[in-house]
Amino acid sequence: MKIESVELVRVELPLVTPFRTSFGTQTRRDVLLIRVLTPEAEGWAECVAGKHPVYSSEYTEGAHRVIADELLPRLPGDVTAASVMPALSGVQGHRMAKATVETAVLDAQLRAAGMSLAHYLGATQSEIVSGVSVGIHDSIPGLLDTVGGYLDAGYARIKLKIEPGWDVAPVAAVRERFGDNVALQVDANCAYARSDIRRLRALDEFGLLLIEQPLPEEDVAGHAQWAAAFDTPICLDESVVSAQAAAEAIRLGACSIVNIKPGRVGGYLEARRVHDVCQAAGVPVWAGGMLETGIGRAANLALAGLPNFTLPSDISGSDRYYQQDLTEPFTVVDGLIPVPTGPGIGVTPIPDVLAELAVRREVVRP
Ligand code: OSB
Ligand code: MG
Repeated sequence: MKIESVELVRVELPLVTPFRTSFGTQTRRDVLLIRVLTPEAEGWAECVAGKHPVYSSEYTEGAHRVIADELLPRLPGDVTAASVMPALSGVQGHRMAKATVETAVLDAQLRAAGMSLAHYLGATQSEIVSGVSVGIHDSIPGLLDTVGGYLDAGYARIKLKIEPGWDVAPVAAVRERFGDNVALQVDANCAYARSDIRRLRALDEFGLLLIEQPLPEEDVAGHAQWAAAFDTPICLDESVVSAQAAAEAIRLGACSIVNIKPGRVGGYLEARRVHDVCQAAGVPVWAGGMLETGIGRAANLALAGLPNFTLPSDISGSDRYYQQDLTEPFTVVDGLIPVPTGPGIGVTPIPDVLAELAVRREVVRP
């Protein structure tokens, strides 16, 4: 395909409720969308970077500039999704930015071919089990209200964000109020040190599905120590930046479950390789989320349809994130969300909504 132009669109979207993690509180998203125009079709993608470089080193404004100034100029005149990453290999890091470019090209390519992303990736599941990620709260009663609301809304699994000082008590309170049958897991976003092991081992009492990324991104060996000491499975998020990183973490015994985020690993093609590596090793996976709008969520749903996605994913209904999503809203019914079936990612921004909410648009001609 020949790319005629690429539009970078910035959208400011308030979250329906502040989302607090061990790395900070988010009240809104600074979203970067890109739209690739080719003679055959247009392609859309959402960059998952946050407004500030606190989950990873990437952030929206940096991704915007690196896409416009460094990535797009390196694309070949005749481009396919498979040729994007090789063309960008001279740029170090910036996986979320690279993933955005690859996804938009892939979306255009699949729309031109009339094929869904789910079919292209090899999805075998037509709906996914929806979990919800619950931020750190100011009080236990407030947390219990929030969790109760999500359970009433039908979510099939609850994930509690934890940090030192907010870990055993909230888990105990949720178990006490809602019982042992609630599928429950926790995510520390790297907030602990190896020396916290004795304190956090108390979580083993609560029958959690998994403990996600307790230690820093680089501390794969520490996760291996913890995995050997805990009864609860250790799952990695931040540490798994590629299929190679996944293979090595598994070989070292650092995790027995993997959270797959396409932005973090540099795109859907690499995300599929992470899936395949884990499947071959007998390690189940689930889809993480980055508070995506419907554009990013649609593509995550396609990936979560692959056969080794056997645990509930962080893919919630639109109304858990935004009062007004950029696409037709996704809704959870009986704890499930359908995988989109239309060509490409299967959705596009609603033009009027985008026109109203866009705060900046830049057109680049390669
Ligand atoms: O660690 O999984 C994470 C959101 C932003 C950054 C990191 C994480 C998250 C979430 C939200 O947990 C999951 C979702 O999108 O529903
Ligand atoms: Mg996480």
